[in-house]
Amino acid sequence: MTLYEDLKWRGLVQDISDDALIDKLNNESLTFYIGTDPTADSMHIGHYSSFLISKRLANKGHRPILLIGGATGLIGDPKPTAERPMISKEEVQKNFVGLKKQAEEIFGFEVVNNYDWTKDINVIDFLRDYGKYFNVSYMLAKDKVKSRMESGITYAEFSYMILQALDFMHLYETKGVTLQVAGSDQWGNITSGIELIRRKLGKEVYGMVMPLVTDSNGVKFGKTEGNALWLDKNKTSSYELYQYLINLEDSMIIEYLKKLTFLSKQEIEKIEQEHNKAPHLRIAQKALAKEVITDIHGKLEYEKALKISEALFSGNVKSLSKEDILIGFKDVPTFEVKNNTKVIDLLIENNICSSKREARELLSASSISINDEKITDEEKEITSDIAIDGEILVIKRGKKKNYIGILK
Ligand code: 629
Repeated sequence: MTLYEDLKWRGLVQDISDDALIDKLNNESLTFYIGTDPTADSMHIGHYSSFLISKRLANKGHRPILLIGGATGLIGDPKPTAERPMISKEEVQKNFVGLKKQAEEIFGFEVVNNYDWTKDINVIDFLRDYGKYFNVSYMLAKDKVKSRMESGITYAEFSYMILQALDFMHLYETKGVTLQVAGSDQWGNITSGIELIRRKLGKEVYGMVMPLVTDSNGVKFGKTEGNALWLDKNKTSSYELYQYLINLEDSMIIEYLKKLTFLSKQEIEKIEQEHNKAPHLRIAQKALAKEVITDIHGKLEYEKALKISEALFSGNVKSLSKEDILIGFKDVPTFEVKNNTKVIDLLIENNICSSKREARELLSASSISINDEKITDEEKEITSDIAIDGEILVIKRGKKKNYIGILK
């Protein structure tokens, strides 16, 4: 398959600005860019699913440039629904530093900051050199602007597309960039740049957008309830990422393998056959988790996530280190336990049981375990010899409830 056929097969092409791009993608070496605004100090899995196309194009000889919007981040790309809250200059700068570090570590490509060239444009030049090429009716016709006419849009967010357009022109003039790639929500900003370059320089450049990766309900990939899945492993551990990926629904998993991995068509079809024979084994989910976590965090982090997941699944926490356990049990109730505390007191003081009667019932039913050992004696004293690394108590109540005791 040609590069373009591979991208189509993976469902990674929603729109291209001109069919002439197809031959260029397959037979030339284009310098292209993809941008992100520094709205947080870490990318999340949604950014990853979009930025991954830069690796696919680079693997086929194209030259990637990653842009982080130190200037556009100060203005805010209009959302279809409502005005974004303004981010302070200090926060944008802090976020820029975090994103630049990640872009270099995970993608390893050249990074540019549009603040570097935008900061020097004064308001007169902005209006004369750029504003003069944008007809307001053209701008009002853009989907994101049109959808905001009811709720209202400020002049700042209305002007955003001109900033992104001048980026494309600046990168065309200084680095020979002739292609901008992004998720489909960026179509209007990209075509603004193509239009500016055509009108001001009389040159032809190209845009390509991919569909936003979503689940079967159309919810953006990685948007679990509330918390985002960050690429910074200190925010979202590789274990948490592993849990999210292996729990993805069967109906979408093959599409995710196409969009989020570099596995070939043959490899994916083989996984699909094996998976469909025994879906409960989650072969496809495990393959996705291995590819994605290895690509983002490296082989060692993947193996650690797998070890924690298997130990917790099989109930063998003794094989884990203190650090692994604190990662694996990050969100469970954690409390200090004084040396020589009696089991019955441990259960009551930390609300594992609501009464001594309930505690005695659970103990006699062997429903309480500490570090995988069933506990039945309410008088048993907790000492360091039963703790992992002399400190950690993984307390289980029944099958589902976990608690972490730190022995002091
Ligand atoms: C200046 C700014 C440019 C080019 C791009 C940009 C950022 C762009 C944007 N992108 C999204 C973001 O920053 O807002 N205006 O979160 C996001 N992007 C990745 C994909 C996306 C897009 O980072 O392109 O489609 C989905 O994740 O929404 O000169």
